[in-house]
Amino acid sequence: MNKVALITGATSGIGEATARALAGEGYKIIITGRRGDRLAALKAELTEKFGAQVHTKCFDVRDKEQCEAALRALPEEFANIDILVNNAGLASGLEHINEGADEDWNAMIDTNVKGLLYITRAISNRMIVRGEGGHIVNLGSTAGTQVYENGNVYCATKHAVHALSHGMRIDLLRHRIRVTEIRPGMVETEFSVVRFHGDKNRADGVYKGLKPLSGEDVAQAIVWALSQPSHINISEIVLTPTAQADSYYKFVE
Ligand code: NDP
Ligand code: 8X3
Repeated sequence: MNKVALITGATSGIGEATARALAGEGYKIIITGRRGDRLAALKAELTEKFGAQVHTKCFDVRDKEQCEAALRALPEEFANIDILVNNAGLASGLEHINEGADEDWNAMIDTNVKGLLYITRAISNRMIVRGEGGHIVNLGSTAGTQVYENGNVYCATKHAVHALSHGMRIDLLRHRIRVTEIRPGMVETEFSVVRFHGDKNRADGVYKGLKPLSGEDVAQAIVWALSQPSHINISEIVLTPTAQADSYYKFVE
């Protein structure tokens, strides 16, 4: 295995679990996020555990200049990116639309939509110039096709990821770049703590009475999609806890 995978949002949750899983599979990985201390700790862990080749890049995906500069300055052994996992994202707030805060709306739109676009453009252009295909994995959500009360802007950003995944699949077809959208339901990560602005008790309440997915569960779906032969593209994977049918129906004990 000599493939290079870049994972955005690898400091926590699904991205961190994906970095572990891909390093375990022998991929060379570029891990990114804003928290440099976590990136350094993960690099040390994966180097020690798997002898993995890991490169860290600390930047904010909302900042176009930072994204482009980070991706320009890659060491030679990490320069040919085969796989991009567009994972960085968040929900911020859970309010009725008339009570929404600009700060929350901007954080979600700028990260989940515009950040994903900046990274995708920069990396897909590198893949195209190289001419050896590639694979882009986008973290969508069950909220990418359903809207729940108070989910308004978060759901809209994941609807955008759903549409953009389809658009990428069409536009990048001629370059043999595969595009997979991973669409989980409830995954217990730092997601709800971030959504509730650090309120851990409220976040824990989200998962009470059911067994949610873990970041590792989602990472395994990503590994499976990436491991298909080159003539197969997995367009979408929707995965939920057994206790969740969709955004509306949950069986809470
Ligand atoms: P976490 O909060 O645990 O992880 C989010 C990651 O995104 C962190 O590594 C964070 O890194 C990174 N990130 C957030 N904002 C930025 C930014 N501006 N620049 C760079 N990195 C950023 O949540 P999850 O692992 O659950 O979420 C990962 C993805 O999965 C998201 O796109 C989310 O929408 C999606 N998802 C989550 C579900 C869930 O129930 N948890 C279900 C369906 C989809 P740092 O703070 O260090 O920058
Ligand atoms: C995250 C899952 O149900 O909070 O995308 O929208 S949910």
